[in-house]
Amino acid sequence: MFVNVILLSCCLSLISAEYCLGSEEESLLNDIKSALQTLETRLKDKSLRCSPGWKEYAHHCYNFISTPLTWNAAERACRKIGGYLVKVDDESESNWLKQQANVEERSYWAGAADFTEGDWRWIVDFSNVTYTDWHNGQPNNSGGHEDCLEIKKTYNYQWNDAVCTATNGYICESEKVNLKVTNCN
Ligand SMILES: [Ca+2]
Ligand SMILES: [Ca+2]
Repeated sequence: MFVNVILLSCCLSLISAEYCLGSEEESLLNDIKSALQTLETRLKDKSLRCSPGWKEYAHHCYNFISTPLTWNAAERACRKIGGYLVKVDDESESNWLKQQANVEERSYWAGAADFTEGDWRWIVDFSNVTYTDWHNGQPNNSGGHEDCLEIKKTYNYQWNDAVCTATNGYICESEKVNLKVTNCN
């Protein structure tokens, strides 16, 4: 009994005694911490991605759909699949879209319109259309009612204002979505 008490108090004093990390242990601990951080970042990156069937470019996702629709129907169709009719922000995005459009060799609707004549707006946020890639002589509002933005094949995928009730393929754009990360091993 006496021995037990001695052993117990000895162990307790060992447990409560201060213990300093050796430099090796400290470095091991730091390695583990940094590995955990790397893993966390990787998992975050992995969880944000484009849904299957969507192409990724500069942190956004794009779906090129060939089924011909009117501009209004295309706009609705994009929202139905979690996106919006494409908003072209700058030249690099525009160039990438042209390359992709060229694969299918067809014209596509994009998400801008001038429902107030001459006041071109992106439908997704009603912002002004600042970057433009109009083909020579466009927008010409031909016939007085061309109000929807077409990326036109015969204009080498430069922009045309077209009649909204015409039918074209269309490009939907979306943010990356948060996909559940599962262990696939
Ligand atoms: Ca117009
Ligand atoms: Ca036109």
